Amino acid sequence: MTSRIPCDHLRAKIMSATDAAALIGSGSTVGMSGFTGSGYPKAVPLALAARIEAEHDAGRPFRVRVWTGASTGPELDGALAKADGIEFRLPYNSDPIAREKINRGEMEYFDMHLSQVAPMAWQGFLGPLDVAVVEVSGIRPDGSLIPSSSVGNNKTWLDRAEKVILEVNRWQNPALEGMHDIYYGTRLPPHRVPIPLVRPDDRIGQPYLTCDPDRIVAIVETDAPDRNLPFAPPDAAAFAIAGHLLDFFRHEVNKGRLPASLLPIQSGVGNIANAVLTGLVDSPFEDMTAYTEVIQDGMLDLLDAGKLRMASATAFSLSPDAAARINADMGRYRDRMILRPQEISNHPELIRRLGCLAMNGLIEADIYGNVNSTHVMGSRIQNGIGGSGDFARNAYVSIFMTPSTAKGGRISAIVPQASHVDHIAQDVQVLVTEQGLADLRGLSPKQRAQLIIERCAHPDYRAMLADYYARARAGSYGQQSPSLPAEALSWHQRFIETGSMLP
Ligand code: 0RQ
Repeated sequence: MTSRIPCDHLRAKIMSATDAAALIGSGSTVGMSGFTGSGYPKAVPLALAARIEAEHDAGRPFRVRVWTGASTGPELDGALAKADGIEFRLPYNSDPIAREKINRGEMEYFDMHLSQVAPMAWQGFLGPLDVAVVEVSGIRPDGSLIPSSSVGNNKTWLDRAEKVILEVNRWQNPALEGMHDIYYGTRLPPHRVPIPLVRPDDRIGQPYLTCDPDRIVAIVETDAPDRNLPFAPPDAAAFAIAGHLLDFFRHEVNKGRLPASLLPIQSGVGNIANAVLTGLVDSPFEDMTAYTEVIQDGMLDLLDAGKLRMASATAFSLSPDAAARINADMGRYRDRMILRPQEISNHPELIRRLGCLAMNGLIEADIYGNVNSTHVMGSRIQNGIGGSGDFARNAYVSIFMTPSTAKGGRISAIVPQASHVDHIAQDVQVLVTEQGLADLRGLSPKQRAQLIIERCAHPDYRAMLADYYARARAGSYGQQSPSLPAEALSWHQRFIETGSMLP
């Protein structure tokens, strides 16, 4: 273990997780590492949760404000939420206990674009950052830090926090060293300059994080795996969605609107996105690249198949099998992967310049193509907007995909009006369900509605949507985007009252 912290002045700061957690006061804002279950601290948050529970048992209030990269693991969000220890959290969360607390109104949640977290922290709008708790895979003799399996907002937390607690995780593969590209050139206006990245495989920074050693107050040694969840095997709907999408890409290449190697792909979270990547393995496209935020199992398949030349992201999001695969051969993968800070992996300037093909999941879309990625029935948060907004607005082609129904067919993913809007129709260019694909580019709202109903809606709901649309055409106040306000959300109300959107 000594080799992971080869500097005496820092070894003197090694302590237990309990002692480190004692350095975090009630009411503190804590910036934690972690992105989609990778590279989050695993010991200090658990020790903090235990301390919070003890304080609560003694009748004393104790809660903290938590900032992360994106979702983390049960040892962080789960444990702290269970202890009722989180007063406020940002950004993306997928932890079920935290989700429940948010939806019960017991925890404040600021859901924001992932690319904007670091700039907003620098702008000062979020308030001061008291403590950073960051997992690294090692420390170098000069004190620089070897990042872990995610980069997320770590650079910003290390730069901004008054006190820094490091977790050095021996479980992380030492061969991660050299994979990261940490760019230190971001500035606030009016001092911003162009970010000098013009290809997905450009390296514009350095492989290491830096941190003023005087602010490091504790180092905790750990040996614990990332939360690697298995992906569900793709079902018939996922295969059908992947098939429609591959047909679309082939069509675009034939039309000369996409190069034969496509453009850098961005693939969102979830099983469908992973299934699409797996589908690309058997596609005719060669020499592809990815400029995205997470490297999933499907990306490894593409790399192994020789289809994907390289992948740039901010984190891994792997099943246990894929994590074992990558760990067994990290040296080989390292040269074809780059992990960057999330303000760079998701930067609008870079996504627009590179011309990413954005593929993201959704909760529901309406007949005009407004997309809800976050709120079930308009009020219950599922996860968060994550990076979907960063990519959708700035992509070369912005694609959203979903099964046409949810909850065993009791919910239609295509509705008269979205109960919450994350992505306005202008940011949604292609909509695909297992039923078919609607290419909405260049279409007016009425043309979009007809195509979405015809191509994407499930047969159980298609006639209901067509009927609603026909009556809206007849009775709407205006005819640009015909709607019947009193009826537009009645499907959601019916679900809340009866458990089904079907009459
Ligand atoms: O619920 O878990 O209780 O079974 O939502 O849905 O179908 O498994 O799909 O895993 O692809 O997730 C939008 C949530 C889709 C995801 C969302 C219920 C459904 C199930 C999950 P259960 P599926 P996926 C960049 C991209 C926002 C962030 C993003 C997401 C659960 O894609 O979080 O895009 N996106 N980031 O039953 C009620 C509906 C529903 C519904 C689905 N209409 N009504 N429940 N569900 N549709 C990456 C990052 O930012 C990290």
